[in-house]
Amino acid sequence: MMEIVLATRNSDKVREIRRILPGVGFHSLKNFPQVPEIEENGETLEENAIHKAQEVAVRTGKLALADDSGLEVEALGGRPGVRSSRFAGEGVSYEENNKKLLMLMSGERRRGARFRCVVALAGPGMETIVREGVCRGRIARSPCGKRGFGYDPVFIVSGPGKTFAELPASVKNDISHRARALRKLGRDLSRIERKLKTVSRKDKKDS
Ligand code: ITT
Repeated sequence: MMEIVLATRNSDKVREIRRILPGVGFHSLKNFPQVPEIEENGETLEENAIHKAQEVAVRTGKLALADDSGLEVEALGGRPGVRSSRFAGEGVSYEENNKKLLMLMSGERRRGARFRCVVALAGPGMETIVREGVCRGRIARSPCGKRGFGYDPVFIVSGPGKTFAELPASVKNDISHRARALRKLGRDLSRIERKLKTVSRKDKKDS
């Protein structure tokens, strides 16, 4: 099984990533106390994902996977986007972010939005791989549902017509931005795994 360190401190993301790619041995950052809090000062999801993955790969010497994600709302010019986790301020709760979003959107008829997830995989001696997944929908008038996390109660997914918080985890993890990005990365992982196996077979033969 492939072993990868998850470069995130968000346990909700960790849970989903493990369910989306069950064939990978993911290690929590908690097992690596030498990795300090990584600042997210990039202007894009891509920059942040690459930075987090590379920092963790360098400090652990292992393959590292980062997920930077956010909600992009049409009527707000793409906000909160890269600032999704701190929309209502540093260290605020998911509820406070949702409240701010619904307040800004009250009376707004254009409700289109999308979740975007960028994943980056970095490791010693390899070029960092970046993949993206998008999930389209619209902003609800009020929160609905108890599942999921973050903006899930206020994001109505195109297709099912329900919020992510109303849908079972199995459905969210099949169609979400995160699922789409990680499935693409899964194909790269298979390729990397095949390469590693070939290298280790060759090493054994040579020794
Ligand atoms: P790490 O940087 O440690 O990974 P974080 O929570 O700060 O954790 P991000 O900067 O990527 O991660 O912010 C992601 C935010 O976007 C997250 O806190 C939610 O508010 C929102 N978000 C991302 N994916 C989501 C999802 O599937 N459902 C609901 N909200 C989501």
